[in-house]
Amino acid sequence: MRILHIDMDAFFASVEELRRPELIGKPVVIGGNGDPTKRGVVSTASYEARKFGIHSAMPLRTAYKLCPDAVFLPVDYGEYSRVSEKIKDVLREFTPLIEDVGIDEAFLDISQIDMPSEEIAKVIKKRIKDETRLTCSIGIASNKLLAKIASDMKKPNGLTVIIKGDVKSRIWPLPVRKIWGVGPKTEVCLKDMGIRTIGELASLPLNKLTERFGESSGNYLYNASRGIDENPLITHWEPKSSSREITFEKDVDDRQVITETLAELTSEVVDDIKEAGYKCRTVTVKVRFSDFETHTRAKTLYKPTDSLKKLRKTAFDCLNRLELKKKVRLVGVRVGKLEKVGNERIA
Ligand code: TTP
Ligand code: MG
Repeated sequence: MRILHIDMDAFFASVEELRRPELIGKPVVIGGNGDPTKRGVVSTASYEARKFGIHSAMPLRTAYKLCPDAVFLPVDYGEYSRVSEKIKDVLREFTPLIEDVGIDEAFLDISQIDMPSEEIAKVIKKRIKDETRLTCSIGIASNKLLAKIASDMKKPNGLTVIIKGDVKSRIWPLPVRKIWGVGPKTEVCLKDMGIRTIGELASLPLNKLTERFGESSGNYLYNASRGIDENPLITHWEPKSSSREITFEKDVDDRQVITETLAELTSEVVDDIKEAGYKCRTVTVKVRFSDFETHTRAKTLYKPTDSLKKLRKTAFDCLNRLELKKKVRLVGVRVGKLEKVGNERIA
């Protein structure tokens, strides 16, 4: 197997720089509605902005403190999705065996392409540059795990090929967080066991890992630390749910505002699933209060639907089952049990 992982560089920020070339070279931060004095988090920051310590998921207000001169812009998903589609079209020129991972990321199975790895990567980079004027980073390896680690090794505009013999010299010195699926919690657990790097992880016997993390995760970590990953590409991804949520500018106690917001979010989610050709059977409403206490209520429908009227009513039913005893910070809605239109089971 030969797998290529591609990840666009500072994606949202780079797309904004395309539209506004005067931003190039300046610290650019994309997040929320673009107002750094308001609530919201950083979606991404240009490499210039990263020099100030700004990164994804950081509160916009913190980013503003770190670099008040940065250009703050709102998130424009419509535009980023359009560019993302162009990129995915370019990738499909090379192979239909693509796992779409996210708006700026994908795995390609390039086993059948009769060209050296570096060559393929260069051609893909050039095609993407020609079509979109954007740069990306590419990693190539024998499996998804290593290809993803590789694409992250030389960012931006990187190209890294990892071969079997490289695991000890190039993968083992990396921190455990570089393994896909190792989040902050696992990182802390491992740190408590004296493990910081992938190489140190590989020194642990399997039974120690399964005792600590369970059979499945223990085995995964044991193999991953050795560069082993047999997960196949998921080429036909079906969404399981679609959701929207919003954090209010100021906590709200007016029920009317909450209801109207929920109606608006529901209509956006319904537009999304309709556009993707799905119907849904469950609706979940989430409310977070000013003290962060969070409650959800869900309802399952008898038959899948994409009717806004029915789904809005179901969302309101859920909301009515929540006691709004405190000011509300966030409201959200998720529709689940999605089924492709035309594939619905006959009830
Ligand atoms: P990433 O590929 O993680 O980040 P990036 O493309 O901005 O930067 P890098 O060069 O390191 O790859 O995510 C792709 C896009 O997804 C990013 O431009 C914005 C969005 N995003 C969020 O909205 N929130 C997040 O927490 C992250 C990590 C990304
Ligand atoms: Mg990226």
